[in-house]
Amino acid sequence: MLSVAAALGAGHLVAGLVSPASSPFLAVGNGAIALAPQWLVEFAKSAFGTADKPVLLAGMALVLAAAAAGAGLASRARPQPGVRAITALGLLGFAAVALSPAFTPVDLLAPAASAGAGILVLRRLHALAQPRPATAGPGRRSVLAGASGVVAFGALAAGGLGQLLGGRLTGSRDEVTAALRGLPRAERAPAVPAGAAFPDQGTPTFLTSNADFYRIDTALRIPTQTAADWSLRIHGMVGRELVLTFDDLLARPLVERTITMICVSNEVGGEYVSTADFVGVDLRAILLEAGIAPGADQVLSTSSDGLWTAGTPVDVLLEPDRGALLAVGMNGEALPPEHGFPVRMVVPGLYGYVSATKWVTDLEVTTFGAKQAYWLQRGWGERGPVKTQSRIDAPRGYGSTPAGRVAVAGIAWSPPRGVSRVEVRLDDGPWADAELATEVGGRTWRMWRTSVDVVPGSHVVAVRATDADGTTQTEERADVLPDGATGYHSVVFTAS
Ligand SMILES: Nc1nc2c(c(=O)[nH]1)N[C@H]1C(S)=C(S)[C@@H](COP(=O)(O)O)O[C@H]1N2
Ligand SMILES: [Mo]
Repeated sequence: MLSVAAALGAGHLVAGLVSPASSPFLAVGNGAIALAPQWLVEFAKSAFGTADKPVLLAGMALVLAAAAAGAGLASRARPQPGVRAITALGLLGFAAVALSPAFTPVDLLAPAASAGAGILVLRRLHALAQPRPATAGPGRRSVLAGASGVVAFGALAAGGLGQLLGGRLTGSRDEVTAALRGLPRAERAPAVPAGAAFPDQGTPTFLTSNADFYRIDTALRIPTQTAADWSLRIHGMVGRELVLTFDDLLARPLVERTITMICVSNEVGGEYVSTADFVGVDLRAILLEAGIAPGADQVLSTSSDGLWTAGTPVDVLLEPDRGALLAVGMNGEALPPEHGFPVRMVVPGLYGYVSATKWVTDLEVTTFGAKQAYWLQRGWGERGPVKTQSRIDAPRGYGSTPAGRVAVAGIAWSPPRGVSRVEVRLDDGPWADAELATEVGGRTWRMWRTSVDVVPGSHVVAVRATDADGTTQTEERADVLPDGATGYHSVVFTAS
């Protein structure tokens, strides 16, 4: 077990030094995610939510520990079974690193260090553990215990140092934040008006802080790339291929847009919805500059690690009022690493899985027929327009309040059209209009509030929203798979 720990630590350290994505442990984890059958992926998401990645890594660590313990027991007499086990694990690491999409030959150093350290430590510890003729020096057990302690500490230290080194490249975030503060805006997001949210009544604040913004992605390791190293290639069915550096982006007109993002995995009443002021460049203008060839209907965007893709409909991206962005900033700062630093896509009115590629470095103009994006290959829908939805934030489900007047409040969204009406129903009563918050824009959520009169006992309130075109959200219940949940959110509470 110590030898395997040493192997993992050494691999993580060398990866941190030369190429963070090449850590064998993480590469195997990414391989497992890529190969996992759909039922397992859906099970992990519903059972563990956003903790699914730590759970995967912990599970891998347990499996490794069990395999290492087994190999250790088989190696009591001779080290060969253990050496063979470490070699097999090493080969797995090599394969996972070599097959990862952003592979470069230097990535092989980390699995090589891993295998070398593992075998060396196993042989050394095994030799120390052999019975020796009694001599004057310290006993075999205390020598072995000391060496084991050194190995355990070294493995932990190497792993921790690798983790630190692997994250060091995000250092230029502060420079980007400073640059963004100094640059003029070609389009400003209007200040959020007073009365756009009712946090006193239980709704979220209108803008979600970066720390509270929901996070969803498949990345075991957040790609680290400085803004200086970043570039975006726009190619495929275009009149003229473009390569843009970060400075090229900042030289363009910067636009600010307040946008609500929603995850397709958001259950009715769920938390995977947040709003931010994004700043970036207009994606439509860039696509028009590249010139989209007739017949192209998809822009396939890829993250810098090559592990994730989204397919966005060309017709949506080219809508003049859609407001699709290549975002570089969020709520007055550079993008946080976990939200896509240095550059991500944001498209109002489309679920994130078809539009919001973080750490984006490649846009290929193509067709849905030719290329299938990440979640499409896993059974999710092709186009991903956001469905009109509403959520009750107060009263809390299964809470209790005094009988009489009870405040009811929440959020509703229907991007890019916006929400024109929200109605609330108590028990089996009639639908009644709620008061809408001051409108900020169709691209964002809209808060609402009202109150109901209740007698002591158990009650249920339900909500439904109507979009700006007059279409009310459907009552029909649908699961998040394949293209977003539908149905009315309702909350049960007790009055006493
Ligand atoms: N590179 C990358 N980008 C990604 C994803 C991902 O897994 N990898 N997930 C997408 C999904 S499903 C959603 S809902 C949004 C979430 O963005 P956020 O984490 O900034 O809220 O990012 C999208 N962009
Ligand atoms: Mo998502």
